[in-house]
Amino acid sequence: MTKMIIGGAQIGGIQKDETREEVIARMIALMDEAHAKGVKFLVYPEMTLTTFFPRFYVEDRAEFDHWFETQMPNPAVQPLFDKAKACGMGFTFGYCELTPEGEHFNTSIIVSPEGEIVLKYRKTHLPGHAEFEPERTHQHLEKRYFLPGDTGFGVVKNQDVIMGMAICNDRRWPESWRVLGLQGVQLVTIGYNTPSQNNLSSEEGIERRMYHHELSVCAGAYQNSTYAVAVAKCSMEDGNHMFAGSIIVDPDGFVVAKATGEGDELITHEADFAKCDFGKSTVFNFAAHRRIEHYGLIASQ
Ligand code: CDT
Repeated sequence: MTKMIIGGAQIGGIQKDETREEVIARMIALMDEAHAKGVKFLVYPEMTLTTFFPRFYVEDRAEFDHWFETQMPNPAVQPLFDKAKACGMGFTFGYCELTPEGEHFNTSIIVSPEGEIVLKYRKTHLPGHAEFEPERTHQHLEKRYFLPGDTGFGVVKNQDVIMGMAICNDRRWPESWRVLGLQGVQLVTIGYNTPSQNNLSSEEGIERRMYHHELSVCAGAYQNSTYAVAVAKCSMEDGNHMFAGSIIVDPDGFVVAKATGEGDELITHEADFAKCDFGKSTVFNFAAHRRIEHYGLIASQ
């Protein structure tokens, strides 16, 4: 079986005082809708369970530990796992992970239809800065609150499909895609929280940001002959706007489904994973055409 209906569950803004239980109820509503449409694998965004708190500065970072999960699944999230199992649906979502050793990661997991966590990924490319920067109108403090991931970009065969994850800023780096591509990936899942305004360039409007988002996902999918599902947490969160634009992209690099609004919204597509074979065996046959003797610089600096 190479065909499967896949979905992206875009989530509108989550406010600071929204509880995990309220968020999980929203996620389950989208899962119900997905199930009714025959979706067998569903992708939720980065940091699905909480507001995107790296926009806020606190001197003592421990004050923000309440945004992190120390166990997965935990009692608040368990109903999502139970619902997925009842639907026979695999899924992936992002959350903030606090390990027993006290390490903080921006994490995502793939869960099989049997309810098992079959792959964990910790975000590699952390954008932004670690200290408060007064010249910025908007802070982006991921480097303050997270360690760079230690997992690397792994893949897992889940539901007969080779799946791998990237998280938000990772989608802009060809290295993320190629490491997944070299493992034969057929579905790359990406959750994101992309602020519409957060840097020092006056030129950067939302259209330009949206273009760079799509460009990155379409290029990554095409150059590695893989499906990609990129899903936003978006719209207003505590007075800050994040763009929407969730998309499903085919192995030819074309957008085949796209969110139309900025709220909770399901997008779906019937993927034919046999379509990954063409690119992987022709123009992007890595074994036949790559010239690694000229690529050393990429991994040496
Ligand atoms: N969450 C995340 O990684 N967002 C970044 C914002 C970059 S601007 C500092 C992104 O690449 O979308």
